Amino acid sequence: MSKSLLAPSMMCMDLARTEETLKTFKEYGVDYLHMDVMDGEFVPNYALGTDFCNQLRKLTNIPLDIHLMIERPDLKIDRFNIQPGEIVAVHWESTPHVPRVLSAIREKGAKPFLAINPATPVDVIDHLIDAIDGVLVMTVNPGFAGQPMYSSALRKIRQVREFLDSHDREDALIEVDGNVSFEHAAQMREAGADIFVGGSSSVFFKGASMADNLMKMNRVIGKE
Ligand code: S6P
Ligand code: MG
Repeated sequence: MSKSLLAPSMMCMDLARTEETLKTFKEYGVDYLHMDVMDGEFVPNYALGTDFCNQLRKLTNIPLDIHLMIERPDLKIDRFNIQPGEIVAVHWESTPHVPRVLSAIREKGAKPFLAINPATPVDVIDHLIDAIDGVLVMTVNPGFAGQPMYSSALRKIRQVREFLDSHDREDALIEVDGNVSFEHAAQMREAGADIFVGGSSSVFFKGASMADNLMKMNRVIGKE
């Protein structure tokens, strides 16, 4: 049964409307703020950094969901001022020391997630299964908003759900990120996703108001 949690992608937000956006998020029960951290190395783009995360922590009590798309997060994790209750996702492809980063996150009282790229096989989760609270399944190749979903995405979500369940980790969550449109979100939920990252194809869809987008998204992911 999907946990139906919503995490808008803050990289897609209009900065000039930060205050009003956070107020609307609160009103519509947004669960996490998804923070795309990009270093221009792990992915060919730059986005949100440590100062921006700190600024947002001052403006809202909605917990952050930090998606680290950086090389060698094991060497940089202490810069992130991680707070208890936050989610921090580390890419399997980003360092040979994934277990070290995951345990550093857990020591801070936060929730360590393993992020996997579309081309990364599901069984890399195996030796990390006890070190994580969830898996972030990338449904596009990381780096940019506005990309089309991989055709293999739904199959991958199902495989991850089966893998977790068959390893006694029914409690571990699946987060999906990349072209989580209204249509795809419903299919992803059906496949076993729990946390939905809403970007330009849903929460920040320009054809309707943000309130309408949030209401529609809450409905398709099965929130209240
Ligand atoms: C992509 C990043 C994502 C995007 C999100 C945007 O590298 O990790 O979090 O911001 O996917 O959503 P959309 O609907 O524009 O694909
Ligand atoms: Mg992301």
